[in-house]
Amino acid sequence: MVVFDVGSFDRLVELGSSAKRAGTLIVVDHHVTNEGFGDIQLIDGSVAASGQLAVYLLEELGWPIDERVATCLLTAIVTDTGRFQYSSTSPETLRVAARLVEAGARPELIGQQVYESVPFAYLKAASLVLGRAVLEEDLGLVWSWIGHQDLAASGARYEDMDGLIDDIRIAREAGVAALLKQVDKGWKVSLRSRGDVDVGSIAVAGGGGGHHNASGFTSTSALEEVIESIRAQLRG
Ligand SMILES: [Mn+2]
Repeated sequence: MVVFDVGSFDRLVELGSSAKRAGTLIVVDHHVTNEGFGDIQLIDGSVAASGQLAVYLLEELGWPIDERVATCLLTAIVTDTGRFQYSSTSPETLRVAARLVEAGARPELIGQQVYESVPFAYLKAASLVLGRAVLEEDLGLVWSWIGHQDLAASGARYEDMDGLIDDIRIAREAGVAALLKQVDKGWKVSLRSRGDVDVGSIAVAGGGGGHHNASGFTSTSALEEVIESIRAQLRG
């Protein structure tokens, strides 16, 4: 079994049982926080995207990269780099992306299908979440939350809301953004930052992981306690 872009065994969630049964578990990942699980590791925290490592792997193996494969790989790189906007995006990332475009991947179709394709219900749910966003200027923090009742009220599904953190993080008054999504046993927290603030270490402190500018963790605490733990980390 080969797993991509997974920083720790826990993050496999329901795939964990399959991974345990697999004869050989191969881990392809770029999280600096990767704990080094699995039997064979292709882990490089210096590359911008796990898809970049996948390209190297295919090229090394001499496996063909046709239009379909190139489209999937470019989709992986575009999403993992925040559309080439995270600081980890290097000239080499763009060169790998260029090879995929040469192989037939179409950036405009990926952009439309990934970033411009939400159900109408997303707009309703987003209005609730953005409407209750809180700006804490002293900490440079903007945050909001989405609860089960928002999904019920809007008809949106949990997986429709993945891009919502990007609508929160654009507030210029804040260098750090947090979105708490209600899950069965607490809150799943997405963190984003611009520049110096290391939200990766905040996530690690909360039992999660990720990158300097993009990370996450899950907590069983109450909403206010989760936010207070983030505030405490930001105060240092
Ligand atoms: Mn990644």
